[in-house]
Amino acid sequence: MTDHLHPEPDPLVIDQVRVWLAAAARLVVTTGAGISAESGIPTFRGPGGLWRRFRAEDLATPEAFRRDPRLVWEWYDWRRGLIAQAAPNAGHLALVEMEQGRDSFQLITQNVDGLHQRAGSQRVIEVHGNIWRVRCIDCGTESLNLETPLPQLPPRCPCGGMLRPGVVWFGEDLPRTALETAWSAAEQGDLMLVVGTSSLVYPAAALPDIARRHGARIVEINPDPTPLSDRADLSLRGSAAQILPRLLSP
Ligand code: BJW
Ligand code: ZN
Repeated sequence: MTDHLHPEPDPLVIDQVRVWLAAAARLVVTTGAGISAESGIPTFRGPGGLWRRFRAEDLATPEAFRRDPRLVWEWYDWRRGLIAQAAPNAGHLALVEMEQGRDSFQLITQNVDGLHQRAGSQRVIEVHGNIWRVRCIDCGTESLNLETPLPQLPPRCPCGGMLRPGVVWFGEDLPRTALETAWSAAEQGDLMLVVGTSSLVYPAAALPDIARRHGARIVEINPDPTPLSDRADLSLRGSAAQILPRLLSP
């Protein structure tokens, strides 16, 4: 999107990150919507972002769902359709390779699209849930629903209750085990790659600070600067699908 505005990262800088990757006993990678952008899935903020046409507060909050569950479900149903047609890109695949052969690796994603798992990543934590999961607002039952488009909006639980997407909305707590696992991985990591996130949404945006406070190096991969950039040891300006494969050993 904005890649052409940024010069290619200096090969020496890429080499530096390769050295850090080779030396890292515990590698932690956090990802956001930007890693799926090149799979054709719109990001939330920025040019073409999902929030440009829809306001976050209208769609990704419990209040919005209470007010107009059908509108919220129409948005999720549309996104499920896009995700179903999308395939993991070279960025997702490079992360699979980075995991292979490592004793300690943790991928922490804010994405709900499941593309990391489809690419083959094994150690993935989804801190904002998964768009293919649904949960009954009456009986609390959770299940997978892969239908797209959904035949009925909003979809219903066998108990008659309304189903909601199994994702985390603003003002809601993150899944406890996922967050705890992510937190301790951040504390124990010695290198953290932060890929394709605006680093605005908490508590996920705090993970690099936790890692840094515990001595990890932080490398950001993003075509544009973010609030994290100043605190990162290095920022590689470019797209995830271009940069991540270059970090693999030649
Ligand atoms: C590329 C690229 C390419 C492009 N390659 N890169 C002050 C006021 C009000 C609330 C708060 C507040 N301070 C803190 C809060 C709490 C709130 C919060 O953080 N708000 C901030 C916005 C201020 N957080 C929460 O509410 C969280 N819960 C919580 O804190 O619980 C405790 C609590 C309870 C009660 C009250 C308060 C606290 C929950 C957050 C849930 C976020 N949910 C969403 C929706 C998930 C479901 C769905 O998908 O629909 O999660 S919102 C949305 O943002 C989604 C994402 O996971 C998340 C982060 O977005 P991400 O991934 O960073 O995407 P973008 O679009 O922002 O950025 C993309 C980046 O990629 C850009 O930088 C591009 O440059 C880059 N890029 N192309 C690489 N090719
Ligand atoms: Zn139910």
